[in-house]
Amino acid sequence: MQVYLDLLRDVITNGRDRLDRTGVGTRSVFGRQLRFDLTVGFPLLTTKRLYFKGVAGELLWFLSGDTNVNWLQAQGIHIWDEWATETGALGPIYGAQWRAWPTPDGRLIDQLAELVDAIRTRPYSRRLVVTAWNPADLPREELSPQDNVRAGRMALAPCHCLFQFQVAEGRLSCQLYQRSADLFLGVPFNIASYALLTHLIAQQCDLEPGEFIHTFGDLHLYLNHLTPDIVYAQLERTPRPLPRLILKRRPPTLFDYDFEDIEIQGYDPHPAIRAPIAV
Ligand code: THF
Repeated sequence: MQVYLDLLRDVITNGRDRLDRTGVGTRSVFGRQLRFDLTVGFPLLTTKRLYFKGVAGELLWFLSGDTNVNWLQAQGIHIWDEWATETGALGPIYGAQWRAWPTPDGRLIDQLAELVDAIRTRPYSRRLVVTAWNPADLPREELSPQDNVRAGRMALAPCHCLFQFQVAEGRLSCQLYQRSADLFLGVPFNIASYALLTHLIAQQCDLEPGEFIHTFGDLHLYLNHLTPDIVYAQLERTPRPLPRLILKRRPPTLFDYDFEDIEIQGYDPHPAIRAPIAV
C-alpha cells in the first residue's frame, strides 16, 4: 500500500485549499487513479489498523438492500450514524439504488442480481455497470442530511457512484469512479470494500479476482486531518505485507454472505489513528 502513502503526499503537495459542503475545509486534487492487483494480497491498509468489521458489515448491509442504520448499529457499526434521522433512515442511498432502482413505470431494477447474471452469461460484455447516481433521488445540497431524508431524498449524494467489471482470462476486474473521496478516513474503507465485493462476485461467477482500479474525482484531505498526529503520523510509517482474504463458504447467491464467511488472515497493521469525520 505504498501507493496510498504516495497519494497522501500528492494531495499535500499538489492540492488546492477549498471550502466544501461540510464547512471543515479541504486540500484537494481533481482526477487520480490507484490500481491494486488482487492476486498479490488483499488491499487492507497496513500503516494504520483498519476497521475491517465495519467494511464487511457495511458491504453486507448494502448488498441486502437495507438503507436504515438499525441493523448496522445492532452489529456495533456506527459509521453511518451522523447522517441518519431519529428512526435510523438514510433515504434511498446505495442499498436502494443497487437492489431496487425505481423505474418510471413502477418496476424496481435489481442492478446487482442483473450484474451477476450478465457476468455469468455474457462475460465479454462492456456494460457490466452498476450506478448509484440516481438524479431523481439526489439530496439538495443546501439542506441537512436529515431534512433531505424526511423529504424522501438520499441523506448524502453517492460518493462511490459508479462501478464497472471486466472479465479477461478467467479474472474479474472492477473499476470504481468515486466523485468525492475523503483520503484519510473514507478511502482505505472504500478500497477494502470494493476489493471485497470483487472477491464475492468472482466467487459467485466461478472467476478469480483480477484488479481493482480506483478512479477519483475530487480527492481531498480534510484540513483537520493535516496534523502531526494524524496524516503526518501515518506518513512516518512503513507499509507491511498485505493480508489475505479467505472466503470460507460459497453461499447460494451474492445476497447470502455472512460475517463468518469472510476472514482476513495475516493482518499485522500499525496501530489505529483516530480522526474526526466531516458530516
Ligand atoms: N463522509 C466523510 N466525510 N468521509 C467519508 O469517508 C464518508 N463515507 C461515508 C459517508 N460519508 C462520508 C461513511 N463512511 C468512518 C469510515 C467510513 C465512513 C464513515 C466513518 C470512520 O470514522 N472510520 C474510522 C473508524 C470508525 C470506528 O472504529 O467506528 C477509521 O478510523 O477508519 C465514505 O464512504
